Amino acid sequence: MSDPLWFDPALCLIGGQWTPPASGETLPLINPSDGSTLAQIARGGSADIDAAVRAADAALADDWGRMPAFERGRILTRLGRLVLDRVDDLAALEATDVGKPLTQARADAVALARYCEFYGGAADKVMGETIPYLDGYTVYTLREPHGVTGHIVPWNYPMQIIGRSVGAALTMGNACVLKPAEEACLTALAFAHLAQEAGLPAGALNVVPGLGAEAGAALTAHPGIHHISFTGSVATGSLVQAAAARNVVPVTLELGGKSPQLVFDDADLDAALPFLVNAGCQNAGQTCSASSRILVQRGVYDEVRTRMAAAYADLTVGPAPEDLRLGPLISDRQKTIVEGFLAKGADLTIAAQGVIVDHAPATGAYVRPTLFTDVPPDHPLARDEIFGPVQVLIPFDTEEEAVEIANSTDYGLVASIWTANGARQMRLAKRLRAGQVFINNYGAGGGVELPFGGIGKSGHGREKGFEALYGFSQLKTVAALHG
Ligand code: TXE
Repeated sequence: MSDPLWFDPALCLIGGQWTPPASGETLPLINPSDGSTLAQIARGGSADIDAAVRAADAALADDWGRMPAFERGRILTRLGRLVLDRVDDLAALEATDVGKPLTQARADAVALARYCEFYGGAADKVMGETIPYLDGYTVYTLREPHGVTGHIVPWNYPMQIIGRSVGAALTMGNACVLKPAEEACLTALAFAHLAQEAGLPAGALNVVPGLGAEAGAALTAHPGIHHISFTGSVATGSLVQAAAARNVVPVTLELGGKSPQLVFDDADLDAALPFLVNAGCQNAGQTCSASSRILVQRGVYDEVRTRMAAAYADLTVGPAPEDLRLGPLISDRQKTIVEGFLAKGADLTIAAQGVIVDHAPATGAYVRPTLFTDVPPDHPLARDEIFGPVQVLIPFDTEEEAVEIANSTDYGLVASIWTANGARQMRLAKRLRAGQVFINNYGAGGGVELPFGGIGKSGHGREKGFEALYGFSQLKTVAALHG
């Protein structure tokens, strides 16, 4: 493995140049495994965002804007190769920065490479159509980039979210301004270095780290931005949408969820069990598509509770490099949020908790994974996004009741159905309010190819797959009257 920080983390990438922020100020990046300061990152602000937007605009007027689709695809494919070559370095960076167990961080780096490969291969395969029209006309459509796209990325899966958002936007020929999260931005910077190495022209990707209220707000309010893609909280997403509305700019919002898994009496429990637990505990529960509600039919409720409790008792939590089942949360702030939810559960029954290893530093942001049982569907722990390793078990009697409970939150990102009954699988796939429904699995291994996004407070717009390419482009209709 090479030097984990093979670049200067205190710089912004603007117009192909790595430059200090205009303020000259930095922000400390905290290692959540032990509370130490990992690095200083740039405290970018409105002047840097303005320079980045101008640089992106200039790239569109220059080589990048004229580049044939297949050449953009080649650059992305090369970038995917470079990501794979540095997979261990990227995993080490992400593990330290986010507090992810190394295995998870490595999977994220591989997923980033997959996004680059998938979109690299797709670049010259997104086509318009010809439309039969009146006599004497030829009508066709063109898929064109929006122009300058803004990307606001959170701290939980930086590499995967950059892959699905920046990867798709570049593929369609947009020029990007990326604002990574202030809590974790090392792999965003590393990715930008690799993009330069892959031959991405100056200005096609600009990166301005900084605080949400400063660099983030400046990006969303900038009149030179033509599309905004945001992943984060509902509260901030709503601010982003309001800022975009002032400039009449389209937004894609991915805002998390309260995703249920529905386990019926006829489910294959051996197959379901690992998914039931892992979907709640992966990345210490800090996953937009985390499954935090497990709805179980009464006939198997006791068995599911007993088996999940046993799995919880085996969960170990500790420093990211030790690669245990869970690392710390991202920050003390997130730990306080999760502990607040655990306190709200004081009136509930805990079925089981995992264990924080004895030697985990007291200065790390660790919480015990916790499984609550017999939780009323209207309890805050059954309705609100916790974003920590906390799951609730909710019993149900009938299919109708299960659907009603599953659809009863403000969110609608992902749902899964565990049943051997094919008719029920088809019925519920239609009735569940979610952007993705899984049948006898959860998450389908990440699914770079699978359109992803929410309903209700989970947001709108779709990322991943070909669908993202349509989102990061606009359709122009050309009607030629030639007689
Ligand atoms: O989110 P924010 P936070 C949820 C999760 C978590 C909660 C708070 O429930 O507990 O949000 O996390 C940038 N204008 N999710 O505070 O504020 C910010 O710099 C423009 C779910 O970290 O939404 C960061 O880059 N941008 C989620 C990004 O927004 C602003 C992932 C996310 O930060 C901004 C993360 C502003 N005014 C948290 N303020 C998911 N869907 O996966 C902040 N930002």
